[in-house]
Amino acid sequence: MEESVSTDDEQEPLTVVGVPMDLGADRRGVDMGPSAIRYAGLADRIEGLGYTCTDDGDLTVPRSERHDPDATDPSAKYVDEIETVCERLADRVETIRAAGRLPLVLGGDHSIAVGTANGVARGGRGSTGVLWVDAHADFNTPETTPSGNVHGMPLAATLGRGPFTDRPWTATPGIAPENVALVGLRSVDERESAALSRSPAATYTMTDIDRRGIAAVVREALATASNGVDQLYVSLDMDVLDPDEAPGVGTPVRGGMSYREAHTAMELVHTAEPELGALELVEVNPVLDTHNRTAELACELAASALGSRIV
Ligand SMILES: [Mn+2]
Repeated sequence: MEESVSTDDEQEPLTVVGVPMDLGADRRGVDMGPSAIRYAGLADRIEGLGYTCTDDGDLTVPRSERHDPDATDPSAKYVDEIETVCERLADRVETIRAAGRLPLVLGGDHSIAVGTANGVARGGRGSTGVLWVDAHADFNTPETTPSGNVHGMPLAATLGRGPFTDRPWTATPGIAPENVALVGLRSVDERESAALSRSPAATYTMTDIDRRGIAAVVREALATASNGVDQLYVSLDMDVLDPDEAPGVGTPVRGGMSYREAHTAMELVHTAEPELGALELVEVNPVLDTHNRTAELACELAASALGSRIV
C-alpha cells in the first residue's frame, strides 16, 4: 500500500512500552506479542509518519512457571502478579504522558489495560474518554467470570469494579463510564452482559456494524467517548478482527471486523477531536500466528490511528 504522511503540523513525540505478559490469559503465548509487533517494523512505520519515536523497552513481568494457577485465586488467576505489572505500567504511562509524549503500549494480554488506563488518566493532561475495540467486553469481575482469567476483567476494573478496587494506585483517575464506548463485540458472557446493560458505557456489536456500517458506528462511539473530555485512550484488542485476518490472537472469535473495517475505525480515531492520550495494541499471539501477519496488521492499524492515509 502506498502511504503518505498526514499534514498535522505538530506530531507529539511517542514512546513505546512493551508489556510481555500472558498471566491474564492463563499463559497462552501473548507474552511474545511485543517482540512480534516490534519485529514487524513498528518503529520505522511510526517514524515514517513524522513522529519522533523512542522505545522504552519492556516492563519486567514476574515469571509464572513457579506458580500453579490453581494455587492462586481461581476466580482471578495470577491476580497479584498482574497487579504488580499494572501498577508499574501505570507509573510508566503517567511519566510518559506527564512529559508531553504519547504512550504506545504493546501487550501482552488485555489485563495490562488497567495499568495503561490509570497511568494516562493521572498523567496531568485532563479528563479521559475510552474507545475499547474488542470482540469481548472485558467487563467481568471475579464474581461473574466463567474462566477466572483477568484479561476478561480490565474494563470493569478501570471503571472501579472487580479486581484492584480501593488500591492507592487506582484511586486517582475517575474515568467516567459515560465516556466509554465498546466497539466490535460478539462474545459477551451472560452476567457480563447484565452488568453492561446496567452501565452507561455505550456498546456496539458486530451486528450494529453489519447493519449501520463501520463509519457510522465508530463516529458515534467516538462522539460518546470524546464528549467533554480532554484526551482519548484507545485500546485495540486484535481479536476484534476476524480470525481470517488476524489468526494470531489470544482468544479468536469468528465473525469479526474485516481488514478494511479495522482500518476505517483507526483512521476515524485519528480524526477524533480530543488528542490521543494513549494507544494500546494487545493480545497478539505469535504462537497461533501465520508468518507474523497479525503483528504486521497491528503495526498497520497503529499507523492508521496515528495518521497514515492511502493518499
Ligand atoms: Mn480484550
